[in-house]
Amino acid sequence: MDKYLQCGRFRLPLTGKNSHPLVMGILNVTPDSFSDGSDHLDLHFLLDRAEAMINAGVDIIDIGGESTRPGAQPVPLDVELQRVMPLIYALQDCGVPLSIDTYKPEVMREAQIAGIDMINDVHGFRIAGTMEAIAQGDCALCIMHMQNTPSIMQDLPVYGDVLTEVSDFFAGRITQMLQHGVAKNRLLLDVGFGFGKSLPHNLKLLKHQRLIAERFSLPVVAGLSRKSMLGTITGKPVELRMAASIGAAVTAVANGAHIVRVHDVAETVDALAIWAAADRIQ
Ligand code: 8Y4
Repeated sequence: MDKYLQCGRFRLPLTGKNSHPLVMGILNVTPDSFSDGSDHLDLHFLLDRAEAMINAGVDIIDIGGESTRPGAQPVPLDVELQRVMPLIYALQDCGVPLSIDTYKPEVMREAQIAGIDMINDVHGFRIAGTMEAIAQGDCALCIMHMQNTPSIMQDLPVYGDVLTEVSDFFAGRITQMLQHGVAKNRLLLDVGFGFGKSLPHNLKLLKHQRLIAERFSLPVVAGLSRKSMLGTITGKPVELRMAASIGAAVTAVANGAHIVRVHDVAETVDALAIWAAADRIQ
């Protein structure tokens, strides 16, 4: 694995003395996440959330304008752009790398013009036009695995061997990326917890993520925060899943993840500091 991830204007240490598990904070720009619950974008509210994440030690801020929960409605291109672009411009010089959570090539292009440092695509750059949109440039590219599409992905997920199938999916995506001239040190892999996976599939991937990192010599991202698999294990609703989410983040890092995507940045940063301190000692 390369020592650094090329992440737009930043080079993030992945291994060695100066590295630590990286925390990617989720900043959703969707109506249910606005302060007043209306669909009026409250830029000040969102900037306050970003500032709190930065003060808590966030490593990357992931900005998303479309909910990707199972069964969620797709958002038209113009609405997504109106939601995310003001925030990207407002946070441009905040000192922390910015990620855009999108699968639309037009959003990828606009975000790169605005200086985005990472593109986080739950469709793994399989939508027509995305490869061409990202081939030039130097932003990091997070390739996530999803079986089927959000509307039907949780209906009845079936795999032969989930680790083999997810891993072979990455092999195909990486090959295509490299053929398009993408530098390997821009790539990140994410097994996509909850995206067309049952609880046993998710747990198998959580436990054995390191095999994927090692097969491709690439950093792995893990997104488990507040997800329904945590509710299945604990019996708790989404608003009571913080402790489970922190446990999941530490478990992911202990099993080979380099970056965790989370809602609760301050708590996760502290939890991972303990793991990292013990990991560094002889
Ligand atoms: C409560 C809140 C319950 C959120 C579920 C959710 C991932 C991702 C998502 C992931 C990467 C989500 C955009 C689903 N999950 N990107 N995005 N990895 N790279 N659900 O696992 O957060 S959206």
